[in-house]
Amino acid sequence: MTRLKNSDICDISFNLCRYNRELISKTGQSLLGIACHACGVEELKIKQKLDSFCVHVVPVTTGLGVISNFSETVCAILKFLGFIALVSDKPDASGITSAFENKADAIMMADDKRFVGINLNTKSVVDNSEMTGQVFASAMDLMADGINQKDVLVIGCGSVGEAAARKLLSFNAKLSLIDINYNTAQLLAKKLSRAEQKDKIIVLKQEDNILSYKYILEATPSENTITDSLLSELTVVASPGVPLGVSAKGCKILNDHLIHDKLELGVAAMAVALLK
Ligand code: PYL
Repeated sequence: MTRLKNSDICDISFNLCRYNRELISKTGQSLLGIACHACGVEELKIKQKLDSFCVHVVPVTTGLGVISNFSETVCAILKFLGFIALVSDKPDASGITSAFENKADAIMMADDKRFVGINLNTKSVVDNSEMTGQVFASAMDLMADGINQKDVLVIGCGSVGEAAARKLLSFNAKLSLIDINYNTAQLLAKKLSRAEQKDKIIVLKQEDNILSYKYILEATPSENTITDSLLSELTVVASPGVPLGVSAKGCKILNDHLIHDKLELGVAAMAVALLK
């Protein structure tokens, strides 16, 4: 998992309205709408509950420490969606304790290994990697007007790619998996075939011809994983990978067929999953 830098996220808070309009134009759904699609819940039902649901975002100082603006950005996304949210003025155990003492409904916090949300009433836990994979797969389903029976190339078979692949299978997509480590892709294919009783999963090698995919979900921590030669103005890319795996020229080719962000969709899906 790539550790975010302040420069990755410092523009998010004041671009949320613009980004929301971009999502509506590309998928037909807002940030909240895509998150609800990922969680399989009606947006209206969530809207009726979220304005009385209080989330404390707790900074965590362990390991490599706090990322400047990380908690503030998570909080801004939650407030944009309509949740009650604040950044705890105390980090770590003090911040968690304060959330309980102030009867918060949930906390969100991240160390160097995991970014989680915890519902303090139901004790349910949501994980950023899991929800990010699910919500980008859901955005692809919306951009494709239904990914059912369509071929999707999933690049990157780690925790985000696995969650995206599972979600795409739930939409009845046909998957081709590729990873820099062939065994990783093979293991995921075996796991998914067993779990989802699907025989439609192909595992590709780096050298295989992968020119013919219209739908690509990129979930790697590397740049330029999707070379420009793979792209046309018809290609649809959903890329939760940080940094973006598409070149500047590739972004121009894709135009409005590319969904990528570094926190927004994942945080929105975590929040809806906590509430549902
Ligand atoms: C959650 C992000 C998504 C991609 N990489 C993950 C990352 O950067 N994790 C580290 C988050 C550290 C947060 C720090 C703080 O400010 O509380 N402990």
